[in-house]
Amino acid sequence: MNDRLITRARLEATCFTPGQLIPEDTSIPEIAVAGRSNVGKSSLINALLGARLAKTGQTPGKTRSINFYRAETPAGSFRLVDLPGYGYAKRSKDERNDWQRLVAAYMRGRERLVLVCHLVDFRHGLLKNDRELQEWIRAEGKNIFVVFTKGDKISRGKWRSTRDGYIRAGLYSHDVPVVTSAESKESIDKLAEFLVKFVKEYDTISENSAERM
Ligand SMILES: Nc1nc2c(ncn2[C@@H]2O[C@H](COP(=O)(O)OP(=O)(O)O)[C@@H](O)[C@H]2O)c(=O)[nH]1
Ligand SMILES: [Mg+2]
Repeated sequence: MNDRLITRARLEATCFTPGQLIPEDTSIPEIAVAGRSNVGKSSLINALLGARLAKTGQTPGKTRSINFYRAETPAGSFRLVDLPGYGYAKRSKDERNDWQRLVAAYMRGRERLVLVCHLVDFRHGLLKNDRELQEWIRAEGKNIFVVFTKGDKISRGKWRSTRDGYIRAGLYSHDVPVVTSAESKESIDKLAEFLVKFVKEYDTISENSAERM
């Protein structure tokens, strides 16, 4: 199914500094992918795009760029935006400030950023800095969707209770969080379908509200 949903994908830009960020394009919605270092952001992006475009398994904390991927679907195109990971303990304060500056520069006033997929390791649930990230994204007025990664590391019979436990512990998510695995490809098609539908519906809603004005 994914083959039909996302028909083509390419790396559009790699940006290390706010000045390198590519401008938004009013006709192209953006979905950002955020999460701790090593949570599986690049692996999930590759699985979604059906191509090995993002580098995976790098030294944790190494990816400090924002990478823009363009995905084409029969319904139109959108961008997947791979944000640098956070929560890497060995990072200096300066590096953390750089992270914050770059991500803030991207997010602030980014009208075409319609959704932030917040990736969370299914074995750990939301940690302190995941909660801080959620508060921050909400303060920026952006939608969050929680995507659990590495589902294959937890036995299938425990999925529902594990997920429900995390939900009870408190998290923000636009819809019921999905449990995925880039390794076994579990729920990758389902996620692709959700994202394409979200982008389409979001545009319909904003067109309607523009008409009403
Ligand atoms: N078992 C398992 N390992 C995964 C999965 N996704 C990613 N990994 C591994 O986790 C490590 C970090 O993945 P990566 O995609 O580079 O994470 P990123 O730092 O968030 O971009 C790599 O060694 C991946 O092979 C998954 O679904 N299952
Ligand atoms: Mg990565």
